[in-house]
This record gives sequence, structure tokens and C-alpha cells, in this order.
Amino acid sequence: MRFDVITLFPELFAPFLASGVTRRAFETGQVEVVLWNPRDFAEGNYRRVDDRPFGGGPGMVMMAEPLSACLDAALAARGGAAPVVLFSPAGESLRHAAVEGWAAGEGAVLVCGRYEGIDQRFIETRVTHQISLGDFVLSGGEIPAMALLDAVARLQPGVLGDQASHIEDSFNPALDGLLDCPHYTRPEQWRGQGVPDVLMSGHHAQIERWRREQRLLATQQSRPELVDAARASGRLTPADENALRKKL
Ligand code: 9WO
Repeated sequence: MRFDVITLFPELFAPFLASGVTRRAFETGQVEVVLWNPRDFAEGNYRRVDDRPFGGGPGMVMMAEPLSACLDAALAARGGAAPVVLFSPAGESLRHAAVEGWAAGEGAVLVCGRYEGIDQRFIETRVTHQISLGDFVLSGGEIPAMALLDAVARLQPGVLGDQASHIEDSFNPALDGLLDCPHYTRPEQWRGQGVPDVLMSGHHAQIERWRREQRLLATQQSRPELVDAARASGRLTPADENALRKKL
């Protein structure tokens, strides 16, 4: 799959693309990432990509034409139409189900805004999807773009060394939409705190039961609506219901 990223700060992506478990996916082109700078499509000696807002007010607005010319070049290089994603708090919240959709697709063009915003006429005529990471404002869309690329890349076959690792993720349907259980590693004692005995017992069935119980309780505690959703769709067993009752 291929993602074309339109950004005034392409240099932000270099360390991200060269680090961590996703590095191989990006370096082999399993997830191909091509960076485009709208400044390269801007006119005049100053290569202007922003201008003052009509109606007045603070800050600058990204001009439609350099973005549009840049998008045309990216789409042409891909060889045709593709989803055009803008990262904005006005978009739909990103959830794991949507990430799985993007991970199974052909990729997209990701548009990263800067300044106070983007000329609305570009958004209305060229953008097909708006994605939000949550109700907060950043100084640009680059970090949300990296978040999507990271989430998509780690779902590609062979990216996680331990293939079981993402089967056990929070929000994996196989985990019934519950949060993850707590994790522990060496040392066995850290600043006076031990590790739950069951994890040191070697009893795999008991460990799995404990982990399931921890997931249920952690989810009940911090995201009770996820427990309700799991119950409503028949993903809680009688043993699960017992574990939840026992700790109330
Ligand atoms: C900012 C904004 C604020 C309130 C309602 C809608 C909004 N849209 C944008 C927007 O598109 N801003 C551009 C991208 C230009 C300024 C920096 N940008 C941005 C994206 N800031 N914050 C985000 C963002 C994206 C996804 N999830 C959370 C925040």
C-alpha cells in the first residue's frame, strides 16, 4: 500500500520512518510513504503557501492552490484516484475498526494542515475523509498522520516480531473489546513492590484466567461503556460475569 503525505514539514517524518518495529515495513515499501511539500507547487519568488484570512483575525491560512497542485501531483504519481484524508478535530474519531480498514486498503493521500487552518474551498472540493484523534488542537496535522501510519504499519503481516502480540491488543475483537491487562517484567522486586504471585506460579491456565479477570476489572473501572458493549454483543461468558460481580 502507498501513503502520500502532503506536509510543509517533511523532515518531521524521517526519524519516525526509521525507528521501531514499523521501520522495516516503511523501509521495504510494504507501507510505502511518499512525502510532498506544497511549497514546491507554490508560485513566485517567495513560494507562498499561506495568506491572511478574509474577514480578518489572527494567524495565516493555507492557500487552496498550492495544496491542490500538490495533491494533483501526488494523485498522478499514484496513477489515479485515492482517498484524501485531512486530520482535523472536526473529523470522525479514529478507532481500531477504522484503522483495520485503512490497513487492508490501497492507502491514501494524507493532508497535514498548518497555521490557523486550510482554505475551506480546498476541504470541500478535494478532501474525502476527515479524521480526528480527539478533542484537542495541535499546531499541525503531521503527528496525527504519523499516528495513522504507525497504527496501519504495525498491522501489516510480519511487522510485529511476535505475531501473537497484536492478537492480544486492547481493542482487538478477539479480546472482546476490553482493555489490556497489566504487564510486569524484571526485577521481581522494584522499590518495594512485588509482582502478582500468580504470574510467578507457572500455572498457565491460572495466569490466563487472572489476565482475563484483570482486563474485565480494568475496563469496568476506566471504560465501563466498553464492558456494556461487550455484554450487549454476547462477548462476555458466565465466568466473565462472575468475575465482575465478585469484585463489585
Ligand atoms: C483545527 C480545528 C479546530 C477546531 C475545529 C476544527 C478544526 N480544524 C482544524 C484544522 O484542520 N487545523 C489544521 C490542522 C491547521 C492547524 C493545525 N491542524 C490541526 C490538526 N491541529 N490539530 C489537529 C488535530 C487533528 C486530529 N486530531 C486532533 C487534532
